[in-house]
Order: sequence, then C-alpha cells, then structure tokens
Amino acid sequence: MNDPIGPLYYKGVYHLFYQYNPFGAVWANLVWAHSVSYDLVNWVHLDHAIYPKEPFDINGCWSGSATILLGDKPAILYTGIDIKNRQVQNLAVPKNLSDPLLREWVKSPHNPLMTPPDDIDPTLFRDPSTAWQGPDNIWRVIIGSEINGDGMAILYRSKDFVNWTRSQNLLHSSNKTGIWECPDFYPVSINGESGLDTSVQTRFTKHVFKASFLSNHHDYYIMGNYEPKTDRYSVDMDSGLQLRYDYGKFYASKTFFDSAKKRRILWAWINESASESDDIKKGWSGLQSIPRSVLVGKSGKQLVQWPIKEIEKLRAKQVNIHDKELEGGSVLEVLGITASQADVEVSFDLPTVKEAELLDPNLADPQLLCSQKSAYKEGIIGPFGLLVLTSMEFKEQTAIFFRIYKSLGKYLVLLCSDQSRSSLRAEVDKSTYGAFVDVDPRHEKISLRTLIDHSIVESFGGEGRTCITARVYPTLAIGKEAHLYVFNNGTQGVKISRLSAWSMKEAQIVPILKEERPQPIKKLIFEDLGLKVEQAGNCYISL
Ligand code: DQQ
Repeated sequence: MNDPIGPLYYKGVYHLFYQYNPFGAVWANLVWAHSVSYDLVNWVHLDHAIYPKEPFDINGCWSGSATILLGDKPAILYTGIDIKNRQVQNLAVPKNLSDPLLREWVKSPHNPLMTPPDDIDPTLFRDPSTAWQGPDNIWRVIIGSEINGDGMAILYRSKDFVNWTRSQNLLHSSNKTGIWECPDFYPVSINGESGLDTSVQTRFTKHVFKASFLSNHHDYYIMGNYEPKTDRYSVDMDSGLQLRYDYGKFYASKTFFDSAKKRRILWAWINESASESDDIKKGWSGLQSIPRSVLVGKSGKQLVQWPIKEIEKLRAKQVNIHDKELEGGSVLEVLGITASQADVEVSFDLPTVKEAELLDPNLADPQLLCSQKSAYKEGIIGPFGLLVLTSMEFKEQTAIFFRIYKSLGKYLVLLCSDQSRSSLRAEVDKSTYGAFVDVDPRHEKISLRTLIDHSIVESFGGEGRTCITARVYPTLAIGKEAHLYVFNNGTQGVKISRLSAWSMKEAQIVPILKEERPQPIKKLIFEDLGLKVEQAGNCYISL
C-alpha cells in the first residue's frame, strides 16, 4: 500500500481508502482499497471501492480526496490514468447512501471532469484535495502539479461539483521543488482545541497548506491567511515551505475532519527502509501511520500532532517510574512490558542548562547533527532518551533521544531518531533523522512519547511539536527478546520526572468482508470488534 486517500466519516463509520496493488507487494496496478472502522483502531477490509475500468482510469486509479457535499453526501475526486496515460480528475459517488459502509461507488458519466491544461505536462497533474466552499457557495479544489520544475497547487472552481473551471491564479507555488503531490488545504483554529471542517472560516482561523515533495519524499506545510473572495493565500513566515509534519518517514499525508469528535485527523504512508526484493519476500510493503489529531501549537507558529485518544484502548499492562535520577553514562531497563509492542511516555527534568554545549549556528543542521553526534557519543546535556527494540547485549538498538545546545544566546533542543544500530542486517537503510523541538528547556520539561510496533517507531517530542517516524528491522530484538531502556550518555545527570510505559495489544484487522462469506462469519466479525449488530437483509447494521 501507499497513500492514504479519501478518509471520511459517514453515519457513524470511519472510512479509509488507500492506494493498493492487489497483485503484489510493489507499486503498480493502483486501486482504491477500502477499510472501515468504528474507532479508528480496529478495521474491517472491504472490497475495493474504485478500480481501473473506464477509458478515463484504465491505467490506474491514483490518489484523491473525499468531500462531504450538502445533505451529508460523500463525493470522491480522484486521479485517473487514462487510456492515453494522461492524468485526469474524476468523480465517484456512493451507489447507496443508506449503506453506512459505502461499499459501492459509481463513477460519474461526466468523467473526466478535469483534463491537463495545455501548459501542464499531462503526467504532472494529480491528487485532487478535499474541496471547500466559499461564502459564494462555489466549490474550490486544488490539484498538485509542476511547471518547469516549480511545484504548484492549481486551483479549480465549480458551482455543481461536476463542471470545473481553472482559476487564473495558483493557490500556491514554489521555485524548483519539482512536482507537489497530494496537496492538502484546511483551516485550523488559532484559539481553540477543536478541529474545523474544511469550508469553515472565521476571524480565528488560519489555513494550513501541505505539499508532498516527490523530489525527497517529505511532506512540508506552511500556515497563512486565506482570502476566499480573491482566493489569495498569504504565507505567515516568508521563508518558503519550512516545516515538516514528521522528520522521518511520513509521506503523501492527508487530513480529514471528524465531525463526530470535532477534530482534524492526519494520516500518512510510511514506506519501507528495506529493498523491493525484501518486500516481495515478506509479501507486503508500506503501512499507514497511527492517526494523529492536529491542532495549532501554543506558539501559533506550528502544528502539534498527537496520536488519537482511541489508540489508548490498546494499552494493556502499565509500568511507571517517578523522580528517578539518571546519572551521566547510565542506562535503566524498563521491565515488565512487551517492549516490541509498546506505548511509552517519558518526561525529563534538567537540573540546569548552563553547561549546554555551544553550537555554531552555521552547523545547526539538525539531521546532520544527529547523525554526526549519534546516540553513542558522549555529550554534556544529552544524548538522553529511550533505547527501543534493543537486544540483550545491545547489539541492536534504536535510540530516540535529546541533546541540548546553546546557540546565539538561545537554548536549542534537538530530537534524534538514530537507526544506525537498529539491525544487524547491513543492507537496510539506517539513516538517522533529527529536528529541533520548540521547547525552552529552562522552563519546560523535555517530553517524549514513542509508539513501538515491531518495525515501526513513531516518536512525538515536546507534546507533539516535533515528530519522527522510523522503520527498523531488528533480527535479535524481536518479540520477547526486545527490551526497552532509558539512557543518558551526557556527562550531566538528568531526572526522569515521570515515565509510563504500556504493553500494547494488537488492533483487530479483519480480512476482506466478501458477500460469499457465510452470514454467521460476518456476524462474528462485527461481534469480534465488540459491535452490537442487527441483520437487515444482506447487511448487518450497527446498533
Ligand atoms: N502516489 C499516487 C499519486 C501520488 C503519489 C500514486 C504519492 O497519485 O502523486 O500511487 O505517493
């Protein structure tokens, strides 16, 4: 699988579609695979929703987004690779709106709705966003593209969601980034804890624009002000696309508004760090990140992301550590949980930051710093943090840690995810990732949450201000042989002010629910998920 696409909430059910190759563990033959959930944790796979069939999508059904139209009617805009291998935008709508599982989708007879304009390369015109409606009731949507190497979001407008006209101006563009894939554009509240529906705009909203850069497989976002009368978008900091949702592996992301819980949820594709032949051998590749809720951080200058609350349902046995000094050069094992599948929250207190290492501002490239300094080279304040998926004699370990620096009179908190010793296998990519966290270590605790799931390590520093996701392939630190430690390789002691770690249960992922399954099995599937259901003809309706 690759991109998450068209997430939506409909009649009590969460829907996630994703780019999927039904015939192998490599990128090809793309369809819209479809899964549903009542809680965003346990999922049932359904039949594919949209697949290549018509001249306007015969060579692939690529990414796109869902929009909820007036009267609670979902609509999907997606990119079809047409018979001439051009990228065109198509519409699909549910066949039966009374089916909360939205199992069947019908393609519009008007497809394709948007074809590549003359000034655009027909192979660089894709990934319609969720549409939004201005106060004039006109729908807007953006399409990812490129002209002469400049990435851009092309704006289209429509009164009826079927006839679309290209706007004179671009919503946004930038120099020489290469194509922008999967653009996303949505409002965020600057003074609230709730997410906003995509068309909402008040005095207290800012707009986030996100683009996925194919050139380096990173997702960048900016915040700014959107003026719906003119469709002008002005960026807050005039520094280009600077911020990333995640400084590790996290691409082709997509948000949606969860109208049930009034929050905006973010998902992304996390790809492999191993080779294609490995993928073929193991029979799968690619996965979706844990859904994250997205809000504006207190600084007003960046977003904060946090695993959705429902993930805590998977927490089982818990262990705690309080007020424990961690001397320079020490490690402490966290015992009593399944370290290969765990949720860990830790916060550190620093007695003083006066001794922080000085950092030349010209050398302040966080990713480079993390790989040069690594978790294993002694520092002053840090490296300190977690060693996850660690084998008995530390032959394999993945380190997620902090280092504190002083630069130009300011303190800098660096968060790193060091995969250099994550696996004895030489051939897997073990790049180290890093970014600064907008935390003042003089006044705030340094906190980290890390979710570990065998080969996936998702870390949230500074309460979600900086996130890093890594893929690792330990050979020794697997199952019961995986250990979890807290470590400090700095010369200065730090205090674990609080650590809570939980064993995590497995989510229930139920294989494809096909019509030919005997009814009792279908019923079982829902009851397995803890859902009360009632049979209605061929369907089960959730009570
Ligand atoms: N993946 C899709 C494209 C998109 C890319 C094809 C991003 O629509 O641009 O699988 O990963």
